[in-house]
Amino acid sequence: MSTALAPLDTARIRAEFPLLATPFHERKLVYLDSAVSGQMPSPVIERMAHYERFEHTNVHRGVSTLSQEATDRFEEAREKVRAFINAPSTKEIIWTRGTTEALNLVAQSWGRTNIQAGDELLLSAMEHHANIVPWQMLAAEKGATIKVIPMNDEGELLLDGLDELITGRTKVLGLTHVSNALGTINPVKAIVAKAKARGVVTVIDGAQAVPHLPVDVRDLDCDFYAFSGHKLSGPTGIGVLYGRKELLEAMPPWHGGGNMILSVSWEKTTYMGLPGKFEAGTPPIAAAIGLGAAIDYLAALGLERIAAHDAALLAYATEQLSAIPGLRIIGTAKAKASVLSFVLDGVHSHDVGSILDHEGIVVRAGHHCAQPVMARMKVPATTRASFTYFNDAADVDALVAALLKVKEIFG
Ligand code: 7TS
Repeated sequence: MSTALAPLDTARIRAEFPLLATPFHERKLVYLDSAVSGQMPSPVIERMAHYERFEHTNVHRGVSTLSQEATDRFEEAREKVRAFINAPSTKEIIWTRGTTEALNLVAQSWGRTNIQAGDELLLSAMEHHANIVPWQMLAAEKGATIKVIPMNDEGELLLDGLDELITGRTKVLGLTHVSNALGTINPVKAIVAKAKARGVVTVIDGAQAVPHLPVDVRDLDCDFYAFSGHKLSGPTGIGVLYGRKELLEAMPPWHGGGNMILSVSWEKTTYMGLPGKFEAGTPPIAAAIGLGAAIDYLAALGLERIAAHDAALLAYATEQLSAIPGLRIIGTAKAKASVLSFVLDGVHSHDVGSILDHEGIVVRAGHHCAQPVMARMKVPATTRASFTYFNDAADVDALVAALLKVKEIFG
């Protein structure tokens, strides 16, 4: 493996992940499942523990010094997220529970206000269920229809027909930046430009993109961008919706309660401005601060360096796995991020996953919450290895050795 940038010191990085140093089935743990959930490095865990031990209270509540300090830490994390994706303003950064909740917020708040019977919602063929089901629920409620941008056998979107797919009735485009099941990196900027030229609102699912690629929402020029903390070396329970200010301002709140109001009376209730309008109730404060710490951690490693490392490791893994007889990689797009899905002739993915697990190798086997992708690729399921900045060539070699064992067992 070689990278143009100074390579990451994976041994030093791994030392910051207690779980990776803990024996697993009496073996070294090889974690190739960061697309399911990234592991958290010690500085992130410690930052959250520090908040819980010494800073814990509620935010945006009253004048107590503790509450003001917790609010400052919480809002600093929002600023870190803003800078991380180069959003113009922290008013455009809404905390959610994750990508799923962020996408539901758009479908419920923007969608229910703007979608009418006969409208068309355009989605790509490689969406995660989180960017399908909320739109199906909306379409069913409103009498709208869903159209799909198809893909080829390699797992690349077929964009030649995009101009015809977008009609005068198309209101919204839902598009994943990186496919969780195939690894494809979609040309989001070009697709957004086309959609925008036709007045279509663009909703980008960035869950699998932010851990691997530097993301700039101003450059992408999308209207919404969603991602989860736990795939970005942060905790579960926190996610982000970036939304263009004009759109967010025009959208109604979707959850009501404390924190999101200016005043409440029996006669009339008025709402906070952005971002509070979309953040009813007590937020996951430690998780938000933890996500801020995760962003600091990644920035210190260097986002470009991480991207180069991940790309080199994926190339090595692709070459090594391709050499295994009877193994077929599902998702062979030219532009890919750190996901390697495959099927092994005559062996069910769940059996592959279980045997790898016994060998100390964690992968995901199944449909990856992308059943339409499995149907398109004509496979019931795949085994998926996903790589990140703490993985190295030895992890890939361990995977290959274990896969050869699987083949031996199944003859
Ligand atoms: N979008 C994409 C592209 C994803 O990969 C996932 C989670 C989600 C949305 C939902 O994120 P959540 O944090 O709200 O649950 N993907 C996976 C996966 O690939 N395996 O397990 C979860």
